[in-house]
Amino acid sequence: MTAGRLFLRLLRVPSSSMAQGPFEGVRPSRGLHAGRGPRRLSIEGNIAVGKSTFVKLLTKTYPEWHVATEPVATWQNVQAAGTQKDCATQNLGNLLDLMYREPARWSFTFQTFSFLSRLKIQLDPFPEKLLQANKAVQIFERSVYSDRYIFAKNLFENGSLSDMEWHIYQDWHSFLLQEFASRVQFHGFIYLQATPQVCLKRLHRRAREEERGIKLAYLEQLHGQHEAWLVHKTTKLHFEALLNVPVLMLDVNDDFSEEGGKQEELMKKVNTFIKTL
Ligand code: UDP
Ligand code: DCM
Ligand code: MG
Repeated sequence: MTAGRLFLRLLRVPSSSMAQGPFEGVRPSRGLHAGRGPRRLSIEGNIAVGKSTFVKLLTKTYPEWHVATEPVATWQNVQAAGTQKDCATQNLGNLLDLMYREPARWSFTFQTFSFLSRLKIQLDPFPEKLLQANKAVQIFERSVYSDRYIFAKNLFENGSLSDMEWHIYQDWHSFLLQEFASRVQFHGFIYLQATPQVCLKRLHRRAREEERGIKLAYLEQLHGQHEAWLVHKTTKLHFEALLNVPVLMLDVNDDFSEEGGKQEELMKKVNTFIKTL
């Protein structure tokens, strides 16, 4: 047996799955639709478009749903577990800040860590209250798919990830998501869409210290990535189960942070969409 075949056996990946096909050798994964478990959705959208605000509104409107917010605080304060002798954790610093200060040095590290922290959240067991609910819904703020098809892809295209880093990122991303298959799939995406100009205004309003150097051009790049993936469907995807996931696009150019008709309209659209899943 060659070393390559032995390696594949150790990884439990059938060698036939490595053949080049429409999904670059990705094994088709089992769909979620067979069971009537919780409907899982991800809220997608540009930086500062209003995802966290939207998720808060969902929590208020549908308190029985389970919501997982983006673990930004974990990225802003990376903690290393203590050694056996000394159990105190060590503060390694602010990785979000490092990435924005020196993208070429820290983007790969950031994207590895953000993916890992998100994967852990997506793999968490369903909360007990969800399993008992009749029509359980679980909402995530972004996903392991936007990590790759929005951020990592864009960082590669703008030169912050090298060919080598992008290759390695895609290799482990595909491998891990094939391994976890149905546990990381979604029934639907909700795409909050606003112009990059509106996002920049909201970004300034939020005034997150690490993001103070973000320019309109960067938000335009990310807007283009969202449109390519979720609207025009031109982004090359590597997971069969991702191809036909329904997308609800919501125009949030108009402010929805205050109580009123806009909030009601958005919540009604979400409710109608989820009923179809
Ligand atoms: N925001 C706003 N109007 C809206 C939605 C959001 O002014 O309709 C503000 C919100 O209060 C925050 C900023 O925009 O100061 C970014 O919103 P959020 O953190 O929800 O965006 P995310 O980055 O999570 O998409
Ligand atoms: N972010 C990133 N790469 C990812 C995920 C997030 O660079 N894969 C960054 C973009 C924002 C912050 O993290 O600066 C997430 O915050 P927001 O919710 O405002 O988009
Ligand atoms: Mg947010």
